[in-house]
Amino acid sequence: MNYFLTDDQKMIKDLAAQIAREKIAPIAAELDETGEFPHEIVKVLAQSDLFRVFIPTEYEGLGGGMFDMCLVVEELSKACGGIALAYAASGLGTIPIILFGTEEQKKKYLPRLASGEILAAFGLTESGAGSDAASIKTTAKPDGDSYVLNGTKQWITNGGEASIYTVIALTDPARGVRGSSALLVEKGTPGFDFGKKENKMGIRASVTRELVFQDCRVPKSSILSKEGMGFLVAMRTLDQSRPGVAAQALGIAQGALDKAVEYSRERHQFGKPISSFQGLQFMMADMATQVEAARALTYSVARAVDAGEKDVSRMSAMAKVFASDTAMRVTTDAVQIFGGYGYMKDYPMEKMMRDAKITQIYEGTNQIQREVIALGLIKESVRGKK
Ligand code: COS
Repeated sequence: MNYFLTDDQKMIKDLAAQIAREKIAPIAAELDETGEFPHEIVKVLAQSDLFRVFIPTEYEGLGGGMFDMCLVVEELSKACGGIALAYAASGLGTIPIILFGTEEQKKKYLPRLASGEILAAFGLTESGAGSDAASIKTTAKPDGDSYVLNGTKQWITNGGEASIYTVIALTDPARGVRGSSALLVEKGTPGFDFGKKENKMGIRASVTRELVFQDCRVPKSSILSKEGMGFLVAMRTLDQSRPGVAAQALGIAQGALDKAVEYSRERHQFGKPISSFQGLQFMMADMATQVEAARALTYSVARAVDAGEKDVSRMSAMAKVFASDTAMRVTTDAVQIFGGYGYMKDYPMEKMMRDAKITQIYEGTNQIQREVIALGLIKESVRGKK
């Protein structure tokens, strides 16, 4: 389908596709095995200016926003969802600075994030606060000109690799989530350490670690927005970033579909290529239709986000749910088309299925997304009746 990309967007997409093909595909299986962080690929992405695409031009970016970021994430994910995540998670960590940073904060961090010199990360989740994000316990006690952070953030993508972290913590615990604030915390700040590296089912080339704060003092100037606005910063950030997860899912699904179609032409059984059997043809037709529908929705939502559409929560959730459920179905069917070979680690299919699974879970489970969609519908209906 023609999505009417501009010449710049076509260039960005082609460049990301080339990097995926030439640099990522050859090492994807190895990094999946070793769980090593893709430092070399991050360097290549930086040298290719791909970290600039979603950062405003005033801060040495290319000003393309979430849509251009989605184009990159989709292409990289076709080759490896885990390696793509090192890029996408830096995007997630950068969004709150773009949306809520002061001029000083933007000038300090965005040009270095745009050049790929540093990576960003986002710290909301805790062991007891996943779907129920409002129940965080990490505190940031005001003390003179500083906040003193204590607590542990869990499952933070790019943990340890990123240089700058947006951390949601309670500056006024008595007010619960209304007493939460978003703070920028630099790696290397005394009292800020990293916990264990997680051993994951999929996206193994991405790094997931705890952020551990023990009397970690950050200046009051590190706050994003105002005291008490931490939950809003987090929710608005996720509204913008969820199309990025959709793009990752979309890329994994398209990558799996492409490989399944190719394999079905090469694999012969009963004296013919298995692509000639209608059972598989119907399967591939459904896979392709679902992938295209996921793409149409993801692109529309990313474009709406960039256009400054006011309430994007519901549509952003829809894109994330639809694309990630599609990725899970399509990769499972792709394994089926590969048959016994699909189940073996010698072929990329089982990895794609493992990588797809997380897209239904992180940045808000698909159950939470459905709640956001349904509550939005109900609220709209109530408003309509008034
Ligand atoms: N944008 C702006 N404000 C929002 C918002 C959004 N998308 N979502 C909620 N808010 C506001 C509400 O308007 C409410 O404001 P008031 O206190 O002024 O009334 C406040 O935030 C609390 O909202 P709510 O009562 O709906 O919060 P809940 O505790 O019920 O949680 C969900 C809402 C479930 C949607 C939220 O916790 C969530 O998104 N959970 C998933 C978290 C997640 O994605 N985790 C993944 C890890 S981060 S990578």
